Amino acid sequence: MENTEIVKRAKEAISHFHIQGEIGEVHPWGSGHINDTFLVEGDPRYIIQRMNRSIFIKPMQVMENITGVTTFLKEKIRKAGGDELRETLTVVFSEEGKPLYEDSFGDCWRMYYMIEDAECYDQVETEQDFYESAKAFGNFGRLLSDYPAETLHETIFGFHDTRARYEVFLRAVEADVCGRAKDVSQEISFFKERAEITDVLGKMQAEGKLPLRVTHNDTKLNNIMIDQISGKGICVIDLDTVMPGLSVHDFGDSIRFGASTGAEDEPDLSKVSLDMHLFELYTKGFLEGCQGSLTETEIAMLPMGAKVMTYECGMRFLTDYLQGDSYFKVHRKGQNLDRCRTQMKLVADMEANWERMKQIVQECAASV
Ligand code: ADP
Ligand code: GN1
Ligand code: MG
Repeated sequence: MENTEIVKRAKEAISHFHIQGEIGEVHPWGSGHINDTFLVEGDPRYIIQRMNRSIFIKPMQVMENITGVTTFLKEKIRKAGGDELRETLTVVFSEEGKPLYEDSFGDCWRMYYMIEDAECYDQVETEQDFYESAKAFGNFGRLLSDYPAETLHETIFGFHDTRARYEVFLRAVEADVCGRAKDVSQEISFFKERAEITDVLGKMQAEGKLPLRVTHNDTKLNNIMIDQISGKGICVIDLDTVMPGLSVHDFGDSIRFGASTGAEDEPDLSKVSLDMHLFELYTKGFLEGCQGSLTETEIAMLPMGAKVMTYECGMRFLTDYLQGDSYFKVHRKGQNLDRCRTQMKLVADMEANWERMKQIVQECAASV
């Protein structure tokens, strides 16, 4: 859809929300792969998003999760003397008192207060930012440790069920609807050769060795706002996938995205590797943020969380490439394939540095 058309529709949607002040310009914002995000100029400024209806089949359930979690977090932030308007998302309600507005096209829109004076990064620019993001994600999980998990809807069924995602991948290879499989046989083999990894964490969870917690499930660096003045990870955003999950997944997703020397979609693989120093920094920050809330087994499995999440994400990018790029937003031809290849490069680096990764985790755990 043309930008002007969707901005027009965003403006129409805004008129159905309870907002303060006059609305200024509305423009596309951020680099998320899932929703259509717009910044709404004014005083205060807002974020409006058209939710991705093909991914979030029950948008009201997503919003119930988000209002539940943010209300819970606000209470904790208030008690700790923090700023509840900056340290978690604030949902704006529609004139009908709902956390979203459904337009005449069947699209669902939601609004948040803009988190001001904070930045969001697609790649690590300073080590300190990455370390602070780690502390904030660790702390996020810890704050939600007593959230009533049974009240959360499973917004995307089997979101980090790596085994199930592997089955979907195999079916995509088999169906080969775009005729692309023949050109990516090396990539397909890469994931098939490592298929045993898809069971590891799910099995441990089923055996009770890894506890189910309330987790974010999408902990990449551009899902956290870094305060411009204090440099702290001030607000964890993109709460669409807050669900019961594994702490090692939250750790791992941050590593695959942030501890890489290249962008997620970097076509030149010579620029992409696992930065062991960033890995160490993130591990230290994450464990500090968790403040002793992880079990010994969870800590021991952090490197596995990183490897599984990187493998899973690479496989999801390849699946989407095979299926015609219908899940992740793409802005150029071959972008999902480039994304898949960076993840493969990182998995290979993790394999090469496996013992060192485990050692770093143990050293960090001993020192926090
Ligand atoms: P997606 O699911 O598509 O990734 P996000 O909720 O992560 O959508 O939003 C996309 C981007 O929009 C974020 O990476 C961030 O840059 C920006 N953003 C989202 N919500 C806010 C907010 N409340 N304040 C400031 N920026 C925001
Ligand atoms: C998507 O929404 P966004 O862009 O923060 C995806 C994540 C992937 C990530 C890869 C709901 O995250 O699972 O890890 O892209 N989110 C969803 O960059 O599928
Ligand atoms: Mg996002």
